[in-house]
Amino acid sequence: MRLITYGNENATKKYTPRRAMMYVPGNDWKKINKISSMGADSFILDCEDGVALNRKDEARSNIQKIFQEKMFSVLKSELSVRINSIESGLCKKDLETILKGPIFPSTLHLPKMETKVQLDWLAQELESLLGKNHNIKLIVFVESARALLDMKELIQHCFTLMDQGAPFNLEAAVFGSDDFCADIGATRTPEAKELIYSRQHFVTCAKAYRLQAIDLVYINFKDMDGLLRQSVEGAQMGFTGKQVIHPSQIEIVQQAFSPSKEKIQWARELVQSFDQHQQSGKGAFTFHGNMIDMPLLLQARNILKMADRLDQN
Ligand code: 1VU
Repeated sequence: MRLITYGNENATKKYTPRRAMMYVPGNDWKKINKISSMGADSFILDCEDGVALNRKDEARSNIQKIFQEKMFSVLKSELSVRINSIESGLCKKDLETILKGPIFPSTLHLPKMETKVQLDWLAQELESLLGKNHNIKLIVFVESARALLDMKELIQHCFTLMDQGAPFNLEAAVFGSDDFCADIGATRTPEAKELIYSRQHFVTCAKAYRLQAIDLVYINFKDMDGLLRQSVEGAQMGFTGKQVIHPSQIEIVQQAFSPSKEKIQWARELVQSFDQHQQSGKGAFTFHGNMIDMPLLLQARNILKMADRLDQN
């Protein structure tokens, strides 16, 4: 089983930050026109749940137009597309319209990933629409109990397909908490205690394959304190970013998923101190009142790596 060279850990690949992943309904020009003035790392032009059934065609053709006319060509953020789930029966038309070309989105989101057969289907569709010379970044959504239990096998299957030449590169996984709650019969609460196990399972699985792990949406978009609390919690749990639905959520989320100046300084000093103690033959030592050994060094290095990726060093 290959682990280390998969996903964003591959040193030769450029890291795409996705601290805030902002949904913009693909049929809503008022919101689409706001993209350039919002500073999210990643925008998702949505064809799925943010778009009513009778507006799907409109969303598809708007999105196709946006790419062909290079409407956001100077945008520094990622501009991606969420298609409808394969099960919905709407996905084929999404792909055929959006990937008509010659200009393609760099990144596709596949909601409600459930089975290997679906992934095989996607690989074939993409190959017939893009050919073998294009490679699209893929982000998969885990939104049901079954998908969470099968997540490891489904991710492994993606990598098998990639090894066989499928024209996608799996980079991230998104936890679709609201569909997940509906699936297991849980009640969503602001504290999200009902999701602790599933978030931990999800993040462990994503990180085992070196994928970015994107946390749940905070749907009460006027509650900034709650958003901050849940964002900090997600970052502490190992998530790399969070889905957002409203412009007012972007800044709070991006901050929460960025290492602070103080944390970067702490990590730099810790690494330095660790090296000095190693040279004097000490594996464990006291630093800022805490015991430090190898696992803490690895955590400090994670902070510096993230700061480097976000260009904060
Ligand atoms: O100040 P203006 O009137 O010019 O602009 C409004 C509004 O248009 C704009 N805005 C957005 N712009 C771009 N993308 C957005 N997602 C977005 N949301 C709002 O910001 C200004 C202030 O907006 P508001 O406070 O008046 O809010 P609205 O009533 O206009 O909109 C609220 C909702 C929640 C409906 C809106 O934010 C929205 O549609 N968000 C995206 C919802 C979505 O895509 N849901 C699916 C993904 S989440 C999921 O599947 C799991 C739960």
